[in-house]
Amino acid sequence: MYRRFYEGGMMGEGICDYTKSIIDLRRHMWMAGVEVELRRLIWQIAVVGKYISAKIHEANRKLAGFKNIYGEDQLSLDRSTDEILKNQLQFSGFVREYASEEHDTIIKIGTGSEKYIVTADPLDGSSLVETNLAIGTIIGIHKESIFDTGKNTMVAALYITYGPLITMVYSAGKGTHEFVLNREGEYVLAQEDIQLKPKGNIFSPGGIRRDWLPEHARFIAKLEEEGYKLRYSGGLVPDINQLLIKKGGIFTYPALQKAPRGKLRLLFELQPMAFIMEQAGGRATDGREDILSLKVETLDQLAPIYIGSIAEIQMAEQFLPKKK
Ligand code: AFP
Repeated sequence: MYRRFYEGGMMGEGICDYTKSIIDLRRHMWMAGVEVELRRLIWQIAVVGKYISAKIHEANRKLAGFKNIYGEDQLSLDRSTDEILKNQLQFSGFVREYASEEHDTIIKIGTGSEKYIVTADPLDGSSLVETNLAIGTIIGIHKESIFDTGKNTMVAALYITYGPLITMVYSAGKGTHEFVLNREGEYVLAQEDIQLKPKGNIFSPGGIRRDWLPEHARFIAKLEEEGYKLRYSGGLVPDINQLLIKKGGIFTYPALQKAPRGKLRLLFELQPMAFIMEQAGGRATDGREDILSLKVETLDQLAPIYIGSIAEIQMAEQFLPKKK
């Protein structure tokens, strides 16, 4: 939708290099009519992704035998990426509260009059770092108190994937869009207004089969019977990103025998992914209710999740017990 504007020659007139056809993140958000403070905030977080990526590289050098030259104790990668994010947001001028997977309480930053509250899983999938699989940062942006439903409080969400490429997917409630960090350090538009197909052909099932509840096991058996391909990395960001880029399928981390709320965190992981997925024409439910209709009561609240294209979510709902 926005690309046409540029191709029509209205922007970049007179520029004869390849930048004419590039739509960077800031331009895109401006063209999409994202409110000025929100788009500055999203852009600042995207920039933090570059620092986090640098930190991951530093940690990988350590794994490869390099030592901190001063012999200092190093913070864990989760902690140091959290510090980077918090410090940057502190001086953004747009954030009054910061809730991170790394802290037990909400941290007040800024003067208190700023517009937004940010939730963060600064480095999701950090246990995968040493394996060199993709990992990510997950962000939710809220206007009102986070202790409500996502529907009432969220205005935007984004995630950054640190893989062979660094990519960023954001939604500010006007579609879901993918950007790639290019060699010049700009986030450039890769896919605009991503829309899932009604039905996909991949499934990513979390948890161990022996811990699944019988109804969930029957649902997974049905997917297998129908020929769905198994795609599970152990990192929520690359697994959700795969559904979006392949335009369909399902990711699930279900209720388990000994963990009826599953493993994943509603505020830090599920709400942002549900926001992004719904904007891409998909759905996210805990099996009974939409993820964005669940009220957040505590920072560490967990919920089961079924997220992806419409057909697979409906199929899951047929197997799972209805809400009483
Ligand atoms: P870590 O951050 O501890 O690596 O956990 C990753 C995660 O929270 C999420 O990104 C994955 O989808 C999920 O856990 C994987 O859990 P399993 O290891 O139980 O498959």
